[in-house]
Amino acid sequence: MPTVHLLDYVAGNVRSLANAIEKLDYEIQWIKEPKDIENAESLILPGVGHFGHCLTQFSCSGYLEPIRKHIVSGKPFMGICVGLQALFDGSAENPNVPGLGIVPGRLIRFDDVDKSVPHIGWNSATVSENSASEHQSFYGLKNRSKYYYVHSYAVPYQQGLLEHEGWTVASVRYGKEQFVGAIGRGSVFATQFHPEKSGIAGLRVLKAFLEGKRWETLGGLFQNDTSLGLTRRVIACLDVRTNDQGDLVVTKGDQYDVREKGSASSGGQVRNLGKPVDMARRYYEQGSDEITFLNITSFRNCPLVDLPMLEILRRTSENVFVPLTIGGGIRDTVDVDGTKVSALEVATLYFKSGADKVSIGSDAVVAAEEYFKNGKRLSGTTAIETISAAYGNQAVVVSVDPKRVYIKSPNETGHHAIKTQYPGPAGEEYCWYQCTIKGGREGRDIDAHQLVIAVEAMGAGEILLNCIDRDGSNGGFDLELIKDVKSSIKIPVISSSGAGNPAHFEQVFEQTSTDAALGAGMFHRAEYTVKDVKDYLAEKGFLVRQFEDRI
Ligand code: 1PR
Repeated sequence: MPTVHLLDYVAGNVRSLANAIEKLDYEIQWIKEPKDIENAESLILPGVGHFGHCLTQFSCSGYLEPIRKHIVSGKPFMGICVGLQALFDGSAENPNVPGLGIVPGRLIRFDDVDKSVPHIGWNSATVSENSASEHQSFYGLKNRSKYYYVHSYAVPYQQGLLEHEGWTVASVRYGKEQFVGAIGRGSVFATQFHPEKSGIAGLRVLKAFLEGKRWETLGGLFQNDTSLGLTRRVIACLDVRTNDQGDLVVTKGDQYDVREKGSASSGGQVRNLGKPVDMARRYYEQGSDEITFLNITSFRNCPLVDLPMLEILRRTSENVFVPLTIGGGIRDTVDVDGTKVSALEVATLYFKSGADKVSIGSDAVVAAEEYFKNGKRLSGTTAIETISAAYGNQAVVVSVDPKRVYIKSPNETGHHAIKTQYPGPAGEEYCWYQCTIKGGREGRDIDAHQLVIAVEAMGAGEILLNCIDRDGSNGGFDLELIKDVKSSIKIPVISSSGAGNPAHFEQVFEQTSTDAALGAGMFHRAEYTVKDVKDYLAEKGFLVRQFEDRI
C-alpha cells in the first residue's frame, strides 16, 4: 500500500485526517521526531489551532528546519489550515512568531464589521480561469464544490501577485474580502480549508495530492459565479445518553424532557431513537454540513469513564468527513479514581478521538458568572480560555440553554429584556432569557445576552443557541432570541430548537442573520431528511452545499 508521512503534534486533530487518508487506501507513517522527516517521501502537515502555538511547537521540537529542507528538496508537501499559514512569512495572530517564509505574504485577521469571525462553514476555492484551461483541475479542485473552512486569519488575495512568483492560487470570497483558499507550486500544495472535513470534495483534493495529480482533466469545473461563496449551514444534532439498560442511544427531549409519556410499558423510559454512529452516518449521507453530539447525561459522569462516547466519535469519524462537535461534560473534573482531569485534557481526549469542536454548556455559565463578578477580568484558567488557547477559538463552541422569563415591564428586572410578540401566560409583553445549567434543570441569575458577551471575550469561537421553550416543539425557532443574540456578538451563531419542517429553516435564514441552523427531532422521527431541508432552501434561492457522492 502506498504511504504518506503525517506529522502528529499536540495541536492537530489528526485522527480525522488519518481516517481520510486511510479511506483513500494510503498507509500512514507517523512522524514522531524531526529526524523521521528525512525518511518521508510525501509529507502532510496538518494544523488546527493558533499560528503561534503551532509554529512554536514546530520550532521548539526542532521540526522547522527538517520541514523546510523537505520542501526545498522538491519532495511532495501538503499543508492544511495552519499548515498552509506556516508557509508564509508570518501572521497578525502572533506577530513575533516567524513562519517558514516559503511563500511571500502575511496573514491578517478577517474584518468583522460586516460578517462573523471566525469564518466557519462551506465556501468555494476558485482557480482563476486564466490559470487553468477549461478542463484542467488544480489538485482536484472544482469551482462548484464547497470546502470546509474554520479560521479567523487569512492571506489576502490580489490576482496576479503570487501567480507572478509561479504560484497557482485558488481564491475565496468572504464578505468583501478575497483570500487564499489553496496554493501550490511544484511539489508544494496547501489548503486553508480542511479537506478531511470537506466530504467527498475534500477527499478528491487529498487523493489528487497523494497521487501527485497537480493538474488533471475533470469534467464540470467552472460554474457561473452565483454558486460561489459561503453556504447556509444545516446541522443535524444527536442528543445522546445512556438508556435505562446502560446503552448509549440517541434521544430527544421536548423542553428537555427525554422520557416517554403514555403507556405503562414505555412510560418513563428514556426515548430511544436509534444508534448514534448509524444515525450520524445517515445524516452525513443526507448532506448534513456538520454533526453535533450532545452527551446529555455526562454531567453525572466524568467523561473519562464515558468511553462509549469516545468510541462513538472514533467510529463515526471513520466514515463521516464533515466537522464533528461533541458537547457534554467538558469541564475540569475528577475521574472515578480521584485523579483531577482538566477541561483541556478532557477536550484533548475528544479531539484525539475525531472531534473538531467541543461544546461547553454548564461550565460556560459558571465561568461567565465569575467573569462579571470579577469586573469582566479574564482568569485565564477557564475551560473556554485554555482550550481555545491550545486549539484555536474555532474549536470551542458554547451551548446556551436559555428559557423565557416573562415580565410585565423591563423595570421588573436588571436583566437584558426584550419586548416580545408572543405575550406570556398572564399577557406579559416582555421577557428575558434566563440561562440554565445541568440540561435545563437549574436556572441561574445570568441572561443569554450577558453569557454570550462573556464567552466571546473568553475566546469561544461559536455559539450553539438552544431554547428550552422551543426545544422539541416543532413550532419553529425563537427568532426574537436569535436576533437579540446575533446583535450582541461577532462570533457565529448556530440556531437550535424548534425546527419542525424545511420552512422553519427558510424562516430563520430569511428573518435573522444566523450563521447556521440545527435540527434534531424532525430528522430523528424521519419526518424530513437533511436533504429535504437543503433542497427546499435551494429552491428558495439560498446557497447550500450539494452532497457529492463520488470522488
Ligand atoms: O452542560 O457542558 O455538560 O453540556 C450538556 C449539553 O447537553 C448542552 O449542550 C445541553 O444543551 C445539552 N442537553 C442537556 N440536557 C439536554 C436535554 O435535552 N435534556 N439537550 C440537552 C438540549 C438541545 C439540542 C436539541 C435542540 C434541537 N437540547 O440538543 O437537539 O434543541 O431539538 P429540536 O430540533 O428537536 O427542537 P454540559
